[in-house]
Amino acid sequence: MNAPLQSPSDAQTRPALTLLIAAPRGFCAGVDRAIEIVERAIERYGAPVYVRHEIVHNRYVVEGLEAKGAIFVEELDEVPDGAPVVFSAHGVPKSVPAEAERRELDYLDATCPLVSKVHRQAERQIEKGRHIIFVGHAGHPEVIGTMGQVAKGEMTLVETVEDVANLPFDEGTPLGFLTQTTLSVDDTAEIIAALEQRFPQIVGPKAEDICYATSNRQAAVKQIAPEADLVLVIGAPNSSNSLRLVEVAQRCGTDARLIQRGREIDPTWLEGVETIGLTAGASAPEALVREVVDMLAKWRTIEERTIVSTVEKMVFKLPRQLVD
Ligand code: 2E6
Ligand code: F3S
Repeated sequence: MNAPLQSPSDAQTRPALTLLIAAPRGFCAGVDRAIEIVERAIERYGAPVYVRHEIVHNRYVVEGLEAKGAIFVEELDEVPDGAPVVFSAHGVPKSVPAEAERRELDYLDATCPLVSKVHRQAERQIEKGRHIIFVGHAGHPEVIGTMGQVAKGEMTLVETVEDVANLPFDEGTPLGFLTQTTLSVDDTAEIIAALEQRFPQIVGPKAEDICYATSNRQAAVKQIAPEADLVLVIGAPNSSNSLRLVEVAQRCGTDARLIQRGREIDPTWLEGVETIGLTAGASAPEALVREVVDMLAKWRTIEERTIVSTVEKMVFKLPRQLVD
């Protein structure tokens, strides 16, 4: 095991550190779009533009937009009359645009199109007379937004296989299921299998609603984690997709940590470590990946390798109001 690191000047005398950098990582198409909506709204309406909830779950992104003139609030009652407001990428319950219309606020919806798709599926399931079982994490804004697409009592949340066993429905009840977009691919497969076993009549989407970015980032971590002594995931503690990346790495048997910034790395973590896997959640910008690499380079000579598991080409259109 290496002795504790004393100072950056030790970097050259320490054994090299191999960095396996996952690809894809970081921003997804929905995050790119949401940030661009806020930036364009500031250009179009002038500052300040209000944003309901963190546009994406990342302090660096939020602070960057605050510097450009965004003001972040949690609820519409914090938005003054007449001010423009953007809804975050995670989606909102139907009551939110309804309230914005009642108050005649200019609003822009930055809900990721893949979350909006789940909202439409919820409406369709209800039209078909089914009760919806929603697989997601209680309290998450996307879950609150999706559950708020239907009337109270029309959707039941399950978080685990045990929750499925405890559902109070009879075998023949017309049921549908939907999922949050940022879940663990493996856990969700188990929960859906439990639902289908207990309720063979249940109707769901062809593939679960976990988005391409979530599943690609999890697959990329599965590729690097078995080769690494430690996996660092850049992301926020309230970022569901980032938390899932830490779990995926840990389930590969590798020590894994969530960090928001390079300065959170404790150099003692590197003791005895030859290979680090590095990835970033869908809301973490590439600038933070570079910051982390630069921080590690203060302590060790870095050999950087990008491990590409898939190439993403997804781009989402901006809302009509923002396209000239
Ligand atoms: C909207 C929907 C899904 O916590 P979560 O992973 O949902 O959100 P972020 O902001 O960390 O990631 C992007 C995102 C936005 N994912
Ligand atoms: Fe959308 Fe998935 Fe990103 S739901 S915001 S593409 S993590």
